[in-house]
This record gives sequence, C-alpha cells and structure tokens, in this order.
Amino acid sequence: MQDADMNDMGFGTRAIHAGVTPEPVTGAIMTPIFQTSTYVQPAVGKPNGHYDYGRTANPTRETLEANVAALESGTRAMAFASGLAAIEAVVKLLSAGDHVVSEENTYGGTTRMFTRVLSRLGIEFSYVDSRDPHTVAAAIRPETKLVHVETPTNPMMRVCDIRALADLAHGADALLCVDNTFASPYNQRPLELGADISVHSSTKYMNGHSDVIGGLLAVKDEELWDELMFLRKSTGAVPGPLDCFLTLRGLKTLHVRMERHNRNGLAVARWLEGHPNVDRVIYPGLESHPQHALAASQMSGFTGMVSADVGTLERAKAFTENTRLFSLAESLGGVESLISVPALMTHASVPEDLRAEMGVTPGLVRLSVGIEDEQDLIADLKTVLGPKDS
Ligand code: P1T
Repeated sequence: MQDADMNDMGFGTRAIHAGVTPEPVTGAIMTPIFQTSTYVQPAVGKPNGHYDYGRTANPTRETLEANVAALESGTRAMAFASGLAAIEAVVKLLSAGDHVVSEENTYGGTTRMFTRVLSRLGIEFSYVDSRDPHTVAAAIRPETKLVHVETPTNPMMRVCDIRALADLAHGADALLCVDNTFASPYNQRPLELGADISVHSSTKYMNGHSDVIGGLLAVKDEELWDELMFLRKSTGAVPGPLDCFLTLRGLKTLHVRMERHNRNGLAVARWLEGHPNVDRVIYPGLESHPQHALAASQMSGFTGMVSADVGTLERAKAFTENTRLFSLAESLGGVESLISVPALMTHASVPEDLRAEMGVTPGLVRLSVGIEDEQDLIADLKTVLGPKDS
C-alpha cells in the first residue's frame, strides 16, 4: 500500500502494509527476494527506471525502506549491512575538522568506531553524559556538525531528552542523530520529537529473530536522504536481498512482539528489584529509574532491556552461566531471551576507567527479555538467584 493512504492508520497496520504492494507480474502478496546483482539494460546508458546495479537499487531493499520510513514517521529510510555501517554513514556526512558531540555510553562497538577509526580521519569527538542538556550545550563548538545519542543507552539505560537536544543541535546548525535500537519505533519515534536521523541496529528488535545483521536509518528531510544515498552508493555497505526480506518479514510483527517485550521486561525488572541478591535494577519503566518521568514522556513502552548489578564478576558469572531460558550471548531484541555481562562482552573495548565511571561494572548483568511466557522466565531467574522473599 502506498504511503499517502497509510498516514491515518495505526502502527500495526503500517507495519504490515506500508510500502508493500503485490508483485506486478504474478500478484505475489509477499515481496520477492530480488537476488540479483545487476539488471539488463534495453539500450546503452538507458536502464529500466533507476535499476542499473544492485549496490544502487534493489526492489526488496526499497520495500523494506519504505516500510521503515512509515514506522519511524519519516519520509525516507535506508538499509545498511549492519548497525555500525548505518552509524558510520551518518558520521561520514562530516569532513575532516568537523566535530561530533556523542553520548559517552553508547554500544561498545560504536565507541570503538568513533575513537579508533573515524577520529583518524580528522573528525573530532567529545564524549558527554547527554542526560543533562547543559553538558551537551557546553560541549558544542562552532565546528560541531552532529550530536549523536542513544536513548535508552546500552547498557546503562540512560535516557536523554530528545526534544531538548534537537533544539540545542539545531540552534548550533548541527544534526541530531538518535540511535533508537533499544526502544524501536513502536515505543519511541525520535523524528516526531525533532531528531533529524533515527538509526538502528536492525539486528535487534526491528528484525527481531536473531538471524540477520543489519542497519537502518530514517529521516524526514529529502536533501539529507540524498546525501546519505550518495554516501551509501559510494562506500557500499548495502545489505543483501535475503536479509532485507527477512527484516521486512520481522517488521510485520514488530507491534505484537514489542507489546510482549514491554510486558515481560517490566515483569522481570519488577521481580529483580528488591531481590536480596541484586544490588540495583536499571529499567526506565520502573519508578525508581531517575529519569522515569522523562522516559514516560517520550516512550510509550520500555522494551525488554533490563540491567541489574549483582555486585561482583563472580556473581555475574554464576548468574549468566546458569540460566536455562536466558542464553549467554551478545546481541538483544530477538524473540528469545539473552543474558550477558557487558564489561566483558559488548563493552570490553571501552576503556576501563570510562566503563567504571558510567557504572558498567564487572557485576553488571544485561538481560534482553524475550517473548516467552512470563512465569517461565521468572522461574528461570528464581532457579539461579533464589526466591525473592527468602
Ligand atoms: O551489530 P550491529 O548491527 O552492527 O549494530 C551495532 C549497534 C548499534 N547500536 C546499538 C545500540 C547496539 O546495541 C549495537 C549492537 N549491539 C550489540 C551487539 C549488543 O549486544 O549490545
């Protein structure tokens, strides 16, 4: 269905129909996997429409992109080979001498790309605690072209005020990019709150089935999209057609999955909170989260991501190596529950002092609560941590 017809429809209807039209030759209701690298041209320099080469254009990928644009309340979206490739494309809008203000608690791989790869190209980065807009304002310089945040952050669940940061960035003629991986557009739509770019590791909630590595971004501005398209075409980090098909299929149930992730995440966070073997639970949906009110003002649900500090690495290992339904693995956002120790896994590449300062202690455990039955998940945690009221 075309986008104009979809604007008044609900999120679930858009997840299933936006951008998707029956295939014209056969009427196939499911978007075919156009597994081709090139297209035959009827005459020299006259391709079929804009289909000249697979890196530039692919119908399966374009259907996914139209669908994501509708879900993020954008006008355009773009798919990449990974979440990091999508973020890299955003930073490559900049040139040597330009400056980025970034939240300090991003995914460890994002921090590594900024500190050890992109900074070598002459782009400067300042790392701040973006929970306080004043700290972001103080880091902005005349050369600042981009403010990059995650909200909630991985794994400390820091929440930043997207509206306030959009105003700040725009006041400085900079773009605001929000990594929306943890929330998903079902729970939070940064473009509606003033952000210029919403970026995803679609490996996570967007695809939702732990079988694809992918990245996505969505924008409102056509010129910005053109620039990003040029960058992707010129640098090449496109996803394969099968991965686009799988992600599009995953998106058709995003609203149903997220409802259950939200419910199970809250139930697990509530069960862990106050448990005698857990020192601290961090979940934006709990009233004890210092930014619960802000989170509730810009999110409609709080996902299945829960962090809990159990005090020591020894206890974290005993916890994460012994659960049965929560599998010990990096990644998140799939239908199955995962558990990890960020300091030794996803954030091992972040300098130790920065990790400690942010609270990414060796005793911090991160749970990606899946969509299994709530009572079975709690029972699994209970087997390892002991009953709550013992
Ligand atoms: O793995 P990739 O698709 O390249 O996405 C990178 C990425 C970007 N942004 C956020 C917020 C992320 O969490 C990630 C990847 N994160 C994990 C693999 C993880 O376990 O935290």
